[in-house]
Amino acid sequence: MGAFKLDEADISKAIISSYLEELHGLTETDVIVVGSGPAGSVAARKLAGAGAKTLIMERNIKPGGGMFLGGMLMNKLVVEKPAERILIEANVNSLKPYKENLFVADAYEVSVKLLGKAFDAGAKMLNGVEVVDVIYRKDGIKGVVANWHAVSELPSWITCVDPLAFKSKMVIDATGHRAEVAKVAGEKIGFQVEGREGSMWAEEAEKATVENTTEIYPGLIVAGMAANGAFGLPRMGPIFGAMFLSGEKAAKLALEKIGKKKSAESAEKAYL
Ligand code: 48F
Repeated sequence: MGAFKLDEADISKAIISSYLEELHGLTETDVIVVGSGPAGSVAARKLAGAGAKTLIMERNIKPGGGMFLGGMLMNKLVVEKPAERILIEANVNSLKPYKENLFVADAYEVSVKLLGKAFDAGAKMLNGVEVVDVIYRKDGIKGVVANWHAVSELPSWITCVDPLAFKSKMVIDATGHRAEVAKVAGEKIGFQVEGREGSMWAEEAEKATVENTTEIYPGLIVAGMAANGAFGLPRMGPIFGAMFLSGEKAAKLALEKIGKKKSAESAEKAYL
């Protein structure tokens, strides 16, 4: 290699200091998006694009949720009108018409481009981090409680590893089928959350996803499959249009709540 020296301790210090400095700054944000699947990544892109300080928390090591896989591990992603607009905006080159109102694209390309847009817009992500609870006050939810996902895999003889709290003005539950954040909040605070979607009915489920993208409790919005899981509505299987549109709607609702409605509108125009 060249004339410079590589000190292993410097490499470690670079990781540790930059990570911890960033983590420190992420303890208070505008919006926490839990889950980096299709709904979460589109929501994060729109929020960050409108100037909201946005943190994605993802339990998995890799981001993307079900969007990376398509269906039955076959990595083609199906999307229906009018949601293909979101993939066109993200410059997805593999997007092709299939028939009538259906389009197909490469799931990997969609995933990296949508996530890339979110990061380009300024969203930050903590991966390997699991949201296990929420912070609440009498007037609503004020953030989340999280731990390393690896902690949940520790043997039972290790006693309580306390989580850390991350405050935010709004939380978006984009955790997928089990609506995990809404479920735990509902159980503990005392509001009704199903936490499991119904059987498959693609057309009905796609409509329901967008309709039920809503503030389920003050400070907490459910998006994507979590919007169906929270209310026990049907599943749609591997079609993704409603996930993308739900992410957009969730971001819009959150921006309105945190007083960035104007930024939401200008960000929307900038995409088109
Ligand atoms: O499951 P996922 O892709 O949710 P989505 O955005 O999209 C659903 C579709 O992928 C598909 C479908 C129709 O198109 O039915 O399933 O609604 O992404 C959810 C992400 O949340 C993470 C999980 O690892 C995944 O990447 N996640 C789930 N629970 C937690 C979490 C948690 N408690 N803390 C942090 N991340």
